Amino acid sequence: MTRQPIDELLAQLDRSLGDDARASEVTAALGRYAASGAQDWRAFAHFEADYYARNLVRQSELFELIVLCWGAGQRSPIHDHHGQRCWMAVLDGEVSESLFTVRDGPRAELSPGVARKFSRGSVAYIVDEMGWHRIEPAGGRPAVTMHLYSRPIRTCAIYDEQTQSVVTRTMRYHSIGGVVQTVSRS
Ligand code: CSS
Ligand code: FE2
Repeated sequence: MTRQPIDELLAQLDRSLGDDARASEVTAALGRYAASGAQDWRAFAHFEADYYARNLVRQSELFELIVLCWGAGQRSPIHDHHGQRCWMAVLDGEVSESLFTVRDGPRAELSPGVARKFSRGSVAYIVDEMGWHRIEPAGGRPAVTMHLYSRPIRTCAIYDEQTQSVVTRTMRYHSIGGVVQTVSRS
């Protein structure tokens, strides 16, 4: 079977995310893929009606590659990345990233930082030292992004706006390898 562009990307990630990970190679590979016009990510692009959908492409000990589908108005909570590195490449549409500083305590303190927009082909990068963030599709239209976490993230901290406190969120996949998870979403 012919290797698809996403297989080439995965092979590059296996090479670049070894013990001394080469971050600039990862950024370049994701940017090349996102800007190439490759369409094979669509096999993983499952949307959910009431929450942004997290679709697993592949997970290894070193990394997790997921495709996130953002319906108009579906946005992430304000969250951290559990000490891991997070790359985000835009595959379709446009997304906004809003940065925050969160100081935990009996009542957590939230300070807004800068906001930036990313269009198709752009790659964003964040680690906890840079802050927490919220991602949302821009322009009232859906968007699709590809996220690479190294290492995989099982839980993250989120700022709960209702209780103004920091809580732990367990990550779920809505589909795995293109197959929608109807029962267990862990
Ligand atoms: N970290 C969020 C997406 S924004 S990087 C998540 O994985 O659901
Ligand atoms: Fe994030």
